[in-house]
Amino acid sequence: MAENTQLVPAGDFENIIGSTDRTAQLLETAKPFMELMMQNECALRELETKLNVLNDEFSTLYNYNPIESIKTRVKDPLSIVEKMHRKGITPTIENIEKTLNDIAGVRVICSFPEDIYAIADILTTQDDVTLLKRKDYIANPKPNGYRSLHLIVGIPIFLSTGKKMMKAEVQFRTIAMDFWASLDHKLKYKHNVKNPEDIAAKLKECADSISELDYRMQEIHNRIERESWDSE
Ligand code: 0O2
Repeated sequence: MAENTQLVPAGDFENIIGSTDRTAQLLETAKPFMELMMQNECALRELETKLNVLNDEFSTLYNYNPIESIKTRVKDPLSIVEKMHRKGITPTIENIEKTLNDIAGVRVICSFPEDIYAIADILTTQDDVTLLKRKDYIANPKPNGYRSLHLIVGIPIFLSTGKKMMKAEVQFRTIAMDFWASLDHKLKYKHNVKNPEDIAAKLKECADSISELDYRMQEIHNRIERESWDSE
């Protein structure tokens, strides 16, 4: 007997994914969405290159890397639909593009708080980058203790059809702020935690200690820079 290599028995195929016409129709509707995702990937690549160039330049000129690491991600489709739903807006491609600023997301992890502002300022003064929105959760932390500098920037990508302006969210944090945010993120997605209020209060204390530590480390770093410069 010939081995049956079909994953789905012939008769069940249409029941599971619908008619071939419907599949073709689904793929056709998915195309503009995939195009949007691809364009956001391109915007991320542009931004990542810009940030890497700045880090390389600092490294060559000053023997110092202000950026520890860069993470990029395109928001996953479920989170996009969920956010649109939360905002009460039908998730058409046009609405998604108009409403969401964070389909393309870059996280820049810096060594010290002053690096955050320095790199953010340099990036947003580049003539092909437009600053659309700035939320300074370092100067004004969220009540739970969350700290980061969030920028929404406009950046062009160049397609075969011409230039297209894209939006991206760039989050700047120190290593310590990022460490804190990862733990806080875990708390958000665990629904069976005992005493969440107590954990949230402890996390808030940690956020404040981390912030103090960040600035003390910054001072030590500045002193090392100053004193090694003075002694040369
Ligand atoms: P993900 O998966 O991290 O991307 P907006 O409508 O854009 O003005 P929004 O989207 O609430 O308002 O913007 P906001 O407040 O600037 O925060 C957006 C992102 O910042 C979140 O993305 C998180 O990445 C991060 N963030 C904000 N607050 C917190 C917090 O309290 N804890 C942690 N860990 N991260 C935070 P998303 O959309 O949640 O998802």
